[in-house]
Formats: sequence, structure tokens, C-alpha cells
Amino acid sequence: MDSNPSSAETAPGNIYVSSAVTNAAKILVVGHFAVGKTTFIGSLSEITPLRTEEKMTQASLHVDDLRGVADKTTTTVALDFGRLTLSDDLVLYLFGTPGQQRFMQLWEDMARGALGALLLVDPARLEETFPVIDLVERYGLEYAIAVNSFQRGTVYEEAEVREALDLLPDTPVVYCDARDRQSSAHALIALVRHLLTRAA
Ligand SMILES: Nc1nc2c(ncn2[C@@H]2O[C@H](COP(=O)(O)OP(=O)(O)O)[C@@H](O)[C@H]2O)c(=O)[nH]1
Ligand SMILES: [Mg+2]
Repeated sequence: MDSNPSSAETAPGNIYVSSAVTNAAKILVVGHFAVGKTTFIGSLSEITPLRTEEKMTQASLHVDDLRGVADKTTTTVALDFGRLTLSDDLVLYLFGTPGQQRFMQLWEDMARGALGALLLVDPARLEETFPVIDLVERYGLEYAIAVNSFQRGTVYEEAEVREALDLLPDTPVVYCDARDRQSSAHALIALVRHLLTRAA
């Protein structure tokens, strides 16, 4: 074990927060089932993310909608947790919060103290995002939309996504590949910028 936490700073896999960090913020990564929340936090987190995934059983077949994601074999029972040091003095704690109806109780706790939410959207399943938007709005969370396009070939224009989701003009919409660290960081930074302008 490293006995000198500050020496390793924020290298991937480092379990210590740099001693220079003075600000910590809680950010929620939200979205419907199989939109890429676990993937997103996994690609960004500098610590091994805490995952509470379980193998899906026959019993969950009628509960979790597998249309279009037939190769998915796990489902998040509660949440994902990861950490990302964004600058010399700012660390983000990422909480992946499931959008399924049965986790609504969890939202109340998760929303407390959260700076805002990055709302992952699969443009091929836009209607599944409506209940998630209802939740972020109900809990008064500022949010940005990250379209995780799954490289399907179909181009979903920003204007279409905005109109379908009935977004306010100043709600940021960014495109990302949840598997890619840089792309995910870009989406998260769009949210943080939005939160900073709101706080100013
Ligand atoms: N092709 C592609 N697959 C993705 C992407 N993001 C997630 N996936 C896959 O989609 C499935 C669901 O992702 P997961 O992160 O488990 O979704 P969650 O239920 O929101 O946590 C997994 O098999 C991922 O590997 C992406 O950007 N592109
Ligand atoms: Mg998950």
C-alpha cells in the first residue's frame, strides 16, 4: 500500500484524493436502463468504480426492458460510484442513479447535495427518457443531456433531440461515446460549465 497518498496524485487507480483538493462535488449520472451509465462512470473513474450490478435472471426479464440490448446480462441493483479529479482543487464524485421506476425512493437521497445531473440519452429510445426528465425536474436538479449514440449509423440531429425531449434552449446537449474516456469527460465538462454559469 502507498504510505504517501500525495505522491501518486490522481493517477488512474489511485485510491487517494490529492491533498491539494479543496472542493468536492456530487454529480449524478442518470438515465434509463441500458443507456450506458455504468459504462460512462467506468470509463471516467480514477478509482475502480463501485458497482452494484447483478446478473439478470429470468425473473427480471419482464422488469428490465431488453429491447435493442439483447446482449446485456447485468442490471444495476442500486447504483454506481466513481471519482474524477477535474482540476488541481476539484474532485467530482459520480453517482450512477438508475432510472427504472422501482428506484424512485433512491432518488430522494441521491438528489440531496447533488450539484447537478448528466442525463444520458439513447436517441433510439427517446421515450424512455421522459420519466428520467420528470425525476430530475421533480428534484430541482440542473442537468445537461449527453446523447450516447451507440454508433448505430443513424444521425440524430441536436434539434430533433431538443424538440423530442422539449428541452429549454439553455439546456446543453452534447454527444458522447460512453466507452471513451475523453468523450465522456467532454460531456461531463459541458455539465460542469452549465452548472458554473447557473451558479454565477
Ligand atoms: N456500442 C456502444 N455500446 C455501449 C455504449 N455505452 C454502453 N454500451 C453498451 O450498452 C450496454 C448497456 O450499458 P450499461 O453501461 O450497462 O448501461 P446502464 O444500465 O445504463 O448502466 C452494455 O453492454 C455496454 O457495453 C456506447 O457508447 N456504444
Ligand atoms: Mg448500470
